[in-house]
Amino acid sequence: MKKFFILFALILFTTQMYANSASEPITVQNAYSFKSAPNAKNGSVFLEIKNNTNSNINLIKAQSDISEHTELHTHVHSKDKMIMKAVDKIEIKANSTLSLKPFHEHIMLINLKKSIQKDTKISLKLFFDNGQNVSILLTDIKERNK
Ligand SMILES: [Cu+2]
Repeated sequence: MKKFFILFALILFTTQMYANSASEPITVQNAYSFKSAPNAKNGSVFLEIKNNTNSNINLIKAQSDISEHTELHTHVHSKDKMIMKAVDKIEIKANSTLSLKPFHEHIMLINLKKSIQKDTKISLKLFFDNGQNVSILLTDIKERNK
């Protein structure tokens, strides 16, 4: 009987390991944000999204607890400037990793409920068009370098 339980526990453990690994279609890692500038109303989130499947998958929505709205943004050239633009979706190509980073795609936190400080934690939920949702707790708040 004891042996049976050990075997059962082992199977459970192994199954769980797989659930947290690359067998998920989408995995998210290295999320970070920046400390709010004084009186800043908005913030942004950067992270890496890995598509472990053979099909392209789109990030279609993001939600956070710290802002009234959350938008998907990219940067585009307009005359001589780079400006931010809201987009419907951000595509992650099959079997590849997309890094959301400053001056590229990012998640925009619109109308912050509180400013982002060094110890702020941001709950974020990402929605993908393969039906998968990914929830993360962002704790990496970087200093803003001027
Ligand atoms: Cu933006």
